[in-house]
This record gives sequence, structure tokens and C-alpha cells, in this order.
Amino acid sequence: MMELENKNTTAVDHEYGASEIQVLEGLEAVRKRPGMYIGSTSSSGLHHLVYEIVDNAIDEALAGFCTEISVDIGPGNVITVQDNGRGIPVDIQQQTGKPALEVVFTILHAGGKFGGGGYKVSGGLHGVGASVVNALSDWLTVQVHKDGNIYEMKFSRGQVVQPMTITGKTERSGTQVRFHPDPEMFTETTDYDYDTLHTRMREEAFLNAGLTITISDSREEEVRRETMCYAGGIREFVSYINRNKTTIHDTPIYMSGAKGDDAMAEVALQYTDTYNEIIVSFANNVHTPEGGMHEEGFRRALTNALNAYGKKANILKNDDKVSGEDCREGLTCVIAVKLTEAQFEGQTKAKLGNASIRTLTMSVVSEKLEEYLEENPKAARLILDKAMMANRAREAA
Ligand code: TSJ
Repeated sequence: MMELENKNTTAVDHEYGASEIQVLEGLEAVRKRPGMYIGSTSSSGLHHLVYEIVDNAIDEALAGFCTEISVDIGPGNVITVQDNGRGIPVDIQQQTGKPALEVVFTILHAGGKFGGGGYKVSGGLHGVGASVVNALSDWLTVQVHKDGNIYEMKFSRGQVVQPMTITGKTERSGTQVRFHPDPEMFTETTDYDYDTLHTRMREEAFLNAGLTITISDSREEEVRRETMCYAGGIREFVSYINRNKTTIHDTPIYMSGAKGDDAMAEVALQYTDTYNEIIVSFANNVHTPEGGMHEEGFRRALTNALNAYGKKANILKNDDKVSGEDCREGLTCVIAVKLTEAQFEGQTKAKLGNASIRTLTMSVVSEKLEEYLEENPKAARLILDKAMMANRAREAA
């Protein structure tokens, strides 16, 4: 508010419109209660800033226009995120009279309001977008390569420092955002952890098959860097989790299906000779460690399919059955669903609540797993033997 009054007394011929008041108040709110927007201002919130920016680039990849994303932690913990997408639109918007680029960085929840199609990954756990990162950065610079020009804009703590300016010519297209987390906001630490970002970026690479993601740490003389691209998507995620384990069938089983344009479900699974159950699930690329409807649908379909096949193939005699737990012993599974309006529930908003996803996941797994078992009797036999062994062990105990 102070800001506004100052400007109104000094800028003689400029009346502030309602939209501009909202802009200032909006980003002030973020700085007043940062935890409301990024969960916390501890190390977790600090890393969340990077995920917010990367999610925007991933949306561009999901829309089919971006194949490469890079993330660097630079000297002084300056973060640079770059993609080779179409570049954030720079045209002047009707409602605001401002470049779309400015709106993206100065209006809360502006992300995904224009353009689009497909599932938006942002809108997950906190899913608040670029303006929140901008509000919580002591400085932020964006460069857009688009239509032959390089457009640049600079901000400090959410305020425009340099309006959109053409700074040169270019032959490529893409977006680059550089920011420094505001030490006034992140009072505990502004130090990024390479391994934390590396792990999350590897997860994003698994979840977005074919997308190339590079993570680097150029803070020290000796630069750390890894480029990740997984053509096999979540199949390779399962192989990665099982990399040091003995598996009982050669390649992960992969299943996918969609319900119109509203929702899709993907599951990859592989059994190992261990007694552990590892189910890692995601909704719109957001990790759901508390599970939810997608996991429920999966579990029910897995138990049903193994019992049905066991009976049909005469592996399960008489009225013998294997329980859900039996079916999940030694299982490594990754579930990834995408849906238009994900409902995250529970204490930590880490549980998927959409009931329609239970039905979809169940029907995808029922249908595709039955098919797999019929076509791969050797693997099917090994999986059922393992479940029956688990059943006997449980009954003996
Ligand atoms: F977070 C962010 F907004 F700052 C950001 C956005 C950061 C990074 C690294 C990339 C991006 C981003 C946004 N990359 N690509 C896009 N694409 C668009 O914003 C875009 C481009 C074209 C059209 C269109 O309809 O022509 C629509 C959109 C949403």
C-alpha cells in the first residue's frame, strides 16, 4: 500500500487502475505470508522455487513445443532455468494493456490462463507459478527468444525494474529465467542442495518420456552436470529403482490408457526376489506419497487380475486365493496419472482424491495386465508362484 501512495503522489498524469492495485497487493501478500504459497521458507520452500519455474517449462513440453530443459545452480546460488520452447508470449494483453510476459511474473495465478491444451502440471502441491517466485526473489531476469527478437525484463522483489525491452536478435526460440532467492524471505538458508534438485529433475525426466533435462552445479571450480533423457519413461523409472535388485521377469510390465481428454493413467511394474513393496505414485507429475484413488484402483485390479489368471491357468487350485498383500510382495511399481482437475487431500496435500481416477486406473490395469499374463505365461507363472509363496508364509506365521 505504501508503494501505491508514493507513486500516486509523484506520478502526476497516471491514475492507478484496479488491476494494478491488485498486482501490488497480490505480490505483497506473497511476501507477507510466503508459507501460504510455497509451504515454508526453509530449505524445502527454497527448492520449491526451482520446481515452480521448471513446471512452467514442463507445461511447454507437455504441450509439445519443448524438448530440452536445463537447470543450473550458479555462484551465489543464482538459479538459471532455460528451455527451447516457443517463448513466453510477449504481445500486449487486452485486459491489462501489458505484455503477457509481465503479467506472468506480476499477477498471482496468471500461469496457464492463456494458450494451453493438455494437462497442466502446475497446480499441484502448491502450484502457484512464476509470480510467486518473482515476489520471493531479490532479483529476477527473464529472457525470451521469439520471432527473431530477444526480449528481456527485470524485476526485484516482484516489482518491475526494467520494462520489457528488445535487447538483440536471435534465430532460436525459448525462455530463460534467472533468479536469486531473497535472503530477507529465506532467513534460514539460501543454499541450494545439488542432490535434492538432481533427484527431483531425474524424477521429472522419468515422468516425461523423451524430455531432456540437464542439471548442473557451477558454484565450484569443478562443475557437476548430468543430462537425463528416458525414452522409456516410467518403465525406466522402475528399472532404476530395481537397479541393484534381482528381478523375476526381464522387463517391466507397462500399461496405459485414457478416458477421453480428461484423464490418463500409466503404470509400470516389475517383481524382484525381495519381500518389499515399493509403490511410487504421481498425479500431474506431483508425488503423492500418501497414495489415494490411483493407488486404490491399482491395488484392486492387481489382486483381481492375479487371482483371475491363477484360476484360469489352473495355478490356483480349488478355491485358493492370494491376498492383496501377497500380490504386492517383491513388487516395484510406478503409477503416474494425469487429470484436468486434481484434488490433493490430506494433512500434507499428498493424497489424490479424485474418485474417477480409481475407476480409470482399475480398468487400465485389469485389461492390460490380463493381456500381459495371457501372452507371457512364463513370467505369469513366476509372479503367481511368488504370491502363493507369500500366502503360505503368511498362513504359517
Ligand atoms: F515460470 C516461467 F513462467 F517463468 C517460465 C515459463 C519459466 C521457463 C523456464 C519457461 C517458461 C515457458 C513458458 N516456457 N515456454 C512457455 N510457453 C508459454 O508460456 C506459451 C508460449 C506460446 C503460447 C501460444 O499460445 O502461442 C502459449 C504459452 C502459454
